This record gives sequence, C-alpha cells and structure tokens, in this order.
Amino acid sequence: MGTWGNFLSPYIQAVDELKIKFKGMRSQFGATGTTSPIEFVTGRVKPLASIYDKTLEKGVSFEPSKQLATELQDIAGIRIMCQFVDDISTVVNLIRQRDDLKVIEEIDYITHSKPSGYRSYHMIVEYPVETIQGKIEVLAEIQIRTLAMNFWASIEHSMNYKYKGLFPEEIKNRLQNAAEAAFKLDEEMSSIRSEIQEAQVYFSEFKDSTNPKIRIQSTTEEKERE
Ligand code: 0O2
Ligand code: 0O2
Repeated sequence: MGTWGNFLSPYIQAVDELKIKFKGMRSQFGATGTTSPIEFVTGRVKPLASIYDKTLEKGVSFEPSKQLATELQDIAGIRIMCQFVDDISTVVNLIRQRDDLKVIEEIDYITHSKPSGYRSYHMIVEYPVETIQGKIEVLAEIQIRTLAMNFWASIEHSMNYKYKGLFPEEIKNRLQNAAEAAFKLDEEMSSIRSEIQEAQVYFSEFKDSTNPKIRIQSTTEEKERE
C-alpha cells in the first residue's frame, strides 16, 4: 500500500480539517452570542512509535495496509474539551447531526468509567478526505471530555509512560481517588453552572468595554452603520 508518508497523509488532512470544523463550531456559538459547549479543541496523528506499539498489542503487522487502517481506529485523533459534563452530550448530538462524517461507534466512558478511573466520551467516525487520487474514507477517534477529565487523563497518561502501565498499588488507588475527586469537581461546577456563565458573560463584556481600542472600533462601526 506504499510508504508511511502516503498512508498517513489523508489522516493528517482529516485531523487538520476536523480541527478547523470543530473550532469553527466554537466561533459560531460566540458569533451568535450563545455560550459555546466547546472550550478548546486539539488533534494529532498517532506517532509511528505509538502505531507500532498498538500493532504489537493487536497482533497486526506493522506496515501501511487496509488491515491497519481498519484495526487502528485512532490514527487520526481529535479531542474536544468542555467546561461542563452536560456540554458533552450537546457536542455529541451536534456531531451525530453532521452530514460530513458518519458515526461508526460510540463508547461512553463517562457513565461507565474505566477501571483506571478514566472518563471521556469516545466517537469513532468515518470521514471522507478529498485527495488528488480521489476520495479516501478514514477513521478518526473523537474524544469528548471536561477540563477536569482532561486534567486527570493527561497526568495519568504521562505516569503510565513512567510505570509502563504497571502502577504500584498505592499509585493506582490514588489515581482512582483523584479521578473520583475530578468527577466531584465536575458535579460541583455543574451545580453552579448558571452563576459561572453569568460571570463569564459579565467578564468578557467588562473586558471589551474597558479596552480603549475595542471601544473606538465599536464606536466607529456604529457610526458607519448610521
Ligand atoms: P486559540 O485561538 O488559542 O484557541 P493547533 O495545531 O495549535 O491548532 P494542536 O497542536 O492540536 O492545535 O493542540 P495544542 O497546540 O495542544 O492546543 C490547541 C489549542 O488548544 C491551542 O489554541 C491552545 O491554546 C488551546 N489549549 C490548550 N490547552 C488549553 C487549556 O487548558 N485551556 C484552553 N482554554 N485552551 C487550551 P489554538 O488552537 O492555538 O488557538
Ligand atoms: P494515545 O497516546 O492517547 O493515542 P483500541 O485499541 O483503541 O481499539 P482501546 O485501547 O481499548 O481499544 O481503546 P479505548 O480504551 O477505547 O481508548 C483508546 C484511547 O482512549 C487511548 O489511546 C487514550 O487516549 C484514551 N484512554 C483510554 N483509557 C485510558 C486511561 O485509562 N487513561 C488515559 N489517560 N487515557 C485512556 P491510546 O492509544 O492508549 O493512547
């Protein structure tokens, strides 16, 4: 099936395009004066070293192939961070409604957290990439999580590298406790959601109104409209 460069190229394009599209959703909420359920978006193409590790785990041969493209569903990975747990289902519904991708699978690690304590909502989607050789359908994994879930997962992920997945019992228990604490934080924040959002609207309006450059610009725009 050719070189790794050729094989990975549509995945790079898929990640770039999906990042732009989800960041676009965020700006569209902003433009309509509605609070965005998306806080920020990141994306990556799985590094070759991680692809290699996954092929060993799955018993797939480490070479660019159709089998690899089918078995490794997260070569293209997008992560969407939300402020509140409820925002996650809003984002999931928005993704389900899109015509530019097809949802293949959904895994709810929020209701059913992993034994490690990991929480996130995963969606595997099929995304068409237009190339000079025609259309190529690639699989992408979209992980949707709160800022607190992301904080926990980032730390646990780096510790996993240190301990190569074999955590001492005490660290394992502490990480599980930390995951529960992060979830309690999410619940606490959700219970004062309207208070927080009011403050955020007030804060951004206050910032704009006290910034002389923006004041001059909006006054000029108002004059031009008159
Ligand atoms: P903006 O306008 O600052 O949001 P990239 O290639 O830079 O688009 P990448 O490489 O996939 O994205 O991921 P990266 O660089 O880790 O972060 C992507 C975006 O998420 C960056 O913004 C970061 O500023 C933003 N980000 C990362 N961590 C946080 C965080 O904890 N809180 C918030 N609010 N944002 C965060 P952009 O894309 O450069 O643009
Ligand atoms: P990376 O470095 O993020 O790419 P699969 O092999 O994908 O078919 P698997 O591994 O059971 O099946 O998939 P799963 O568990 O649905 O999710 C895969 C991804 O979710 C992982 O990718 C992580 O990004 C994240 N994840 C799942 N469980 C955990 C966890 O316990 N802790 C953390 N921090 N992240 C987790 P990779 O390939 O493992 O890593």
